Amino acid sequence: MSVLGLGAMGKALAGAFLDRGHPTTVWNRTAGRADALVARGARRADTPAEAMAASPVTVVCLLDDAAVRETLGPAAGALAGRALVNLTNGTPEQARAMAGWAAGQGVDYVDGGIMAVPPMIGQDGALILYSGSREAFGAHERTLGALGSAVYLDEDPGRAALYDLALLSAMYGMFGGFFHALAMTGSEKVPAAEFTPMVVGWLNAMIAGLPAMAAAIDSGDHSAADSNVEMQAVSYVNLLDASRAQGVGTELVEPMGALLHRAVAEGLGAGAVSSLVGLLRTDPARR
Ligand code: FVH
Repeated sequence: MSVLGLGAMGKALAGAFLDRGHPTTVWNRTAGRADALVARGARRADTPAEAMAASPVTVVCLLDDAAVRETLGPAAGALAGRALVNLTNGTPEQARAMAGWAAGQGVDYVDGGIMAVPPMIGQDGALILYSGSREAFGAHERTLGALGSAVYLDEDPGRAALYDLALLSAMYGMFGGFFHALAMTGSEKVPAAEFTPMVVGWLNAMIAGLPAMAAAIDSGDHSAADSNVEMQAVSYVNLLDASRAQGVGTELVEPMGALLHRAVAEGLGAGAVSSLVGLLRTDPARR
């Protein structure tokens, strides 16, 4: 196994391969970041091409797509006949473009999304999503299993990035609501640690309702509304007014209020909030 990129995540990935006994070659732009892994038994490569030539499969985990292109471009020849697993965060379009570039080099390409933070890598609970070459994933699935639960999604190389970014969007939505909630209670000097257990309990209660919302979204039937859109649009104004009165900025929560009011204006007021998903889809061809 070869690993390109030894930032916080790349170090964790290379460390997990070493922990499972896989011979591991590592490269990083700033060479000194490889020292601790070399001390644990990794082989240091001086160039990306040398790292890639050392193994049948290379995992790349760099800051972004531009860094990947900058790193792989000059080393393209070293990859022919090998597999490339790109775990760098990126868009579906970037993943598809990389797959096209890799195909031109005779490389089997797998794109991936890491649903874990570095300390979780190699532990229960780490989920890594993959898409792209089914053959390459199958050939290296056991080795990739060192990183966490390996889930293959689709031959479309963009699918893992789509799921990754969608899951991050759910996470940031939760963070945004949490941060706003703490700013509100903090405006009255309630300690965050005191209020947070109540947030956790409330969010867990709401999470239990997500599968029913998903069923409504798939069927298009939003009629089962114990908490209809119009009622929520009215009470949401209180959330915004109270925030302003408490000296709390509303930038994290205003968009949801605007969407609720648009739903009412478009005649969806009597139904469930699951109808809001349809309002977000701006491309008629993708509805
Ligand atoms: N850390 C996390 O919590 C998340 C979890 C989910 C997945 N993400 C994604 O993983 C990619 C790498 O993230 P990271 O945490 O390792 O990031 P850094 O610690 O900032 O390390 C960045 C590495 O990228 C190298 N690098 C940056 N620009 C270039 C370039 N132009 N050419 C070559 N290498 C480049 C950097 O090298 P250096 O600064 O040490 O020389 C690091 O190795 C990322 O896509 C996350 O979104 C992490």
